[in-house]
Amino acid sequence: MKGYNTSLTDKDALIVVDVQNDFCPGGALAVENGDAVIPVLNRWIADALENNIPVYASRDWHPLEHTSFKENGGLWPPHCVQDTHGARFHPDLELPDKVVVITKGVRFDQDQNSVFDQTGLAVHLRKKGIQRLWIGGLAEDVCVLASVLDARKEGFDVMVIKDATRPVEAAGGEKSRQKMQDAGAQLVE
Ligand code: VGL
Ligand code: ZN
Repeated sequence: MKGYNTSLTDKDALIVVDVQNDFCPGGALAVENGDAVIPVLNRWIADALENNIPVYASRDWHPLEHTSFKENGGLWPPHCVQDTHGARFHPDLELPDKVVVITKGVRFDQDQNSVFDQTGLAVHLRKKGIQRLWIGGLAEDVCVLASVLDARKEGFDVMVIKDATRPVEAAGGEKSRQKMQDAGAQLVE
């Protein structure tokens, strides 16, 4: 017994975090084997939509001179600049029209790593009666971590799909999994 229900219910939603070219091999902020999450997530997306489970796909969508870029005092190389190839969803990610896109990272003055940060998503999900979130995507130690922790703070049950996420740094991945578990998220195979 795993102690949780792994079948999708009408109180579930699926959240696919930042599966964009820049976070995949060859991209400006490439996550090692980042593209390995794509076939896994494609199955989850198809399965969710078949069962009328709402699916959300977030994208990091920075203005050209974003504060999170090194040249502006931030941590990262320029990445996911609005309307560039790097900012597009990976071409192999299958996103039917029903999938709702969440755009974040658009503020000039601060980063928004979490899909909940000033997007209104928590209010929207609660209105729909959603109680539990299945989360995967990139990167495990940055935007997935921030989103999972916020989801818990917002009171959602959280299932992190382990083989549907990869970290920027292996050590960061290990630490993030601990933080997510400590926050009450379930890590599922
Ligand atoms: C991310 C670093 C910078 C992410 C976004 O999506 O995990 N990482 N911006
Ligand atoms: Zn970013």
